[in-house]
Amino acid sequence: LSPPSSRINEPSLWQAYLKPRSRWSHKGDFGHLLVVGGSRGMLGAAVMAGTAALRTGAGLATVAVPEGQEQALAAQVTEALVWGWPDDGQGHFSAGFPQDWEKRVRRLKAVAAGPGLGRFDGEEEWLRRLLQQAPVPLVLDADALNILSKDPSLLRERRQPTVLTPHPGEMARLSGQGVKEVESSRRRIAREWAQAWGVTVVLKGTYTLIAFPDGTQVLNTTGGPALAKAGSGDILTGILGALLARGIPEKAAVPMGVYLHGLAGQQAVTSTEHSVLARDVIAAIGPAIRPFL
Ligand code: NPW
Ligand code: AMP
Ligand code: MG
Repeated sequence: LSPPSSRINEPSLWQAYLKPRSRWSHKGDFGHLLVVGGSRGMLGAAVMAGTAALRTGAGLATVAVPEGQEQALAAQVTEALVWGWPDDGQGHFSAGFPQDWEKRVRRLKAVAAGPGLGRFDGEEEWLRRLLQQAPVPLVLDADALNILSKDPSLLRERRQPTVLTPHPGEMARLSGQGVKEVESSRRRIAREWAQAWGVTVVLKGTYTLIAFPDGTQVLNTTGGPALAKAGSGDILTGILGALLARGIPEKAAVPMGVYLHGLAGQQAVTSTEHSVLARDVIAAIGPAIRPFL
């Protein structure tokens, strides 16, 4: 069978899910996303994902960081709720979970794990537990993908939608190949991964490629070199998590999020592509969404 060719990402694929907020709505109508990340030295990654989620319309965002990072996080984001996660005493994650995790997770509509998560002892068992015990859509990015690369079969634990957002370096680690091989076979590698593990793969790059578990693919054309800067991927993770938390099916939520992220990256350029900060991209999420409402 020849592989299905990819569709170009266009608003007709997802626009029906973007609607003005009802006058009678309340925050509980727009989903609650949990972002897990922000280990010492990389707190900003979790802050950016959480803030991007709120800008994308999530009703509630909770950012879970190692306990030692809680105070610093609270000083940086006023809008997100803050959870402390059992840590190693030095601001890095440990293999533990919050005591009342099962109770807390029931209030969530989606989880995004990885931005600034770091690496730690017991990380594989930790990820196994997260995959098993997050009964909601899950986005895995950054270090969560690096942990997964030790044993991709952990994905067999998943029963709910799962989205992986590797950049080519992370895809190379996941697939045990070099970045060059990944870049020269983007369509095949993304499709094989999505089908083998029943996950949606967002293989990031200049033309981000989205591969669904059913073998279909969507090629994104928004974005630009302003996004070639620290924090861009963390923002995408927050955007995707927010759309999934709002209950939008992944077949629409993922192309929508990738498209809007790229558009925000373009619209954030007010002077030069060199000078755009991740916070400018987050501020441009609203203007990117607006024409589609
Ligand atoms: P090279 O060296 O460029 O040739 P890593 P990371 C390769 C957090 N962050 N795009 C690349 O090759 C993240 O969330 C925190 C990108 C290199 O070997 C993670 O938790 C921030 N890379 C953690 O830092 C802001 C490409 O991949 C490797 C590539 C590490 O994440 C920044 C880089 O990947 C950051 O988001 C491509 N197109 N092609 C914060 N403010 O808190 C090849 N590579 O080692 O996983 O590093 O992505 O920075
Ligand atoms: P990360 O490497 O995880 O921070 O992710 C980088 C994000 O920025 C991904 O969504 C990429 O698709 C996007 N990006 C980086 N460079 C470019 C570029 N030159 N053109 C379009 N998108 C880019
Ligand atoms: Mg990244």
